[in-house]
Amino acid sequence: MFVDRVKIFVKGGDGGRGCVSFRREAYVPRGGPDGGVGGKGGDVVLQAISHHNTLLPLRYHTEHRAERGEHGGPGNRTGRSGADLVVTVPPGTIARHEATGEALGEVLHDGDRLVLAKGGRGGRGNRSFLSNSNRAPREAEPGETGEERWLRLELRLIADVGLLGMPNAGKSTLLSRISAARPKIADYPFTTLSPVLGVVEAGDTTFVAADIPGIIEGAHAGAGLGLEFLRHVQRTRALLLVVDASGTSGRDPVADLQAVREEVVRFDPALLQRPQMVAATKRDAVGAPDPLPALRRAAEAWGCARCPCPPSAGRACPS
Ligand SMILES: Nc1nc2c(ncn2[C@@H]2O[C@H](COP(=O)(O)OP(=O)(O)OP(=O)(O)O)[C@@H](O)[C@H]2O)c(=O)[nH]1
Ligand SMILES: [Mg+2]
Repeated sequence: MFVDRVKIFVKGGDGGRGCVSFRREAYVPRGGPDGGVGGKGGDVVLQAISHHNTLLPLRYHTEHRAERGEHGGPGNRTGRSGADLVVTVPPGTIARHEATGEALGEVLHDGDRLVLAKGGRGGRGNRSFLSNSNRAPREAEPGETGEERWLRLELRLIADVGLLGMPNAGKSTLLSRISAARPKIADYPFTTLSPVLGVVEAGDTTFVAADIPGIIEGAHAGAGLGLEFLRHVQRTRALLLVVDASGTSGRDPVADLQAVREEVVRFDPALLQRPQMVAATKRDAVGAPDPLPALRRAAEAWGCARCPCPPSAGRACPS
């Protein structure tokens, strides 16, 4: 199951208490204070792991508490620090404060780490309070408490190209042909219910394409699957608008393209500033009249380049 939003509670470990102790040893008169410092509490750390692709495990495991630091000991022994607790997530996860929605940070690449809650410092033992005016201090500090907070984790998949289009346009079929991904393909709308990533090898370069569930007119108002999944194209560098251009399935490709673009604008107008291309599908089953010329004209009028040059590139397009 694909889960891209979860709420979790994190708490850094508390610091260990400082120790009050005096050196008592034969032949060492007035041994003095020797209470050690408490250990530091562990941090709760978010780490991106590339082979994860959903936040599902965190839905059932919401509380994350790092280990506390051990108390300081006699003989100036410092307590052991608590171990960090690592919460693993897919790359592209953003952590936000639950109450304010303010972003705490994000982990974008495999191995990136972000501290979600710091552990508390250990308290000082009585050895630290020794001074000329106080030769036998009996004070020690308690450890600091670790930070704690409720967070919302949000996943925005990392992909280079986002495949957008009406249901049944052939997005999953296209992804299955250009990559090793095997999304579900069937002749009914909303076959794909969550985004699927595929790695495309093109000559020397490879890039990641994301198949996004179909968008229908009125999706901004909740029709179909809504616009929830458009969050996953917010990080893509380009959009590929996939349109059924067979002319035999009773669909008007120009109207479909326009509807998808309108929904995208309602979600985030900045998305349409990215380079866009149009992929006309089902060309093996073309009827008469062929809708391709009209689609091509509409696409060019809307700045959907047929080559990867952004319309704003300000230079002559080589193709
Ligand atoms: N003839 C023909 N059929 C195609 C082509 N591409 C896709 N199809 C068929 O169209 C139907 C829908 O294809 P999908 O790839 O599942 O479409 P989708 O855009 O992913 O659909 P959703 O996941 O529902 O949004 C399937 O029955 C495919 O076999 C094509 O190029 N030619
Ligand atoms: Mg699909």
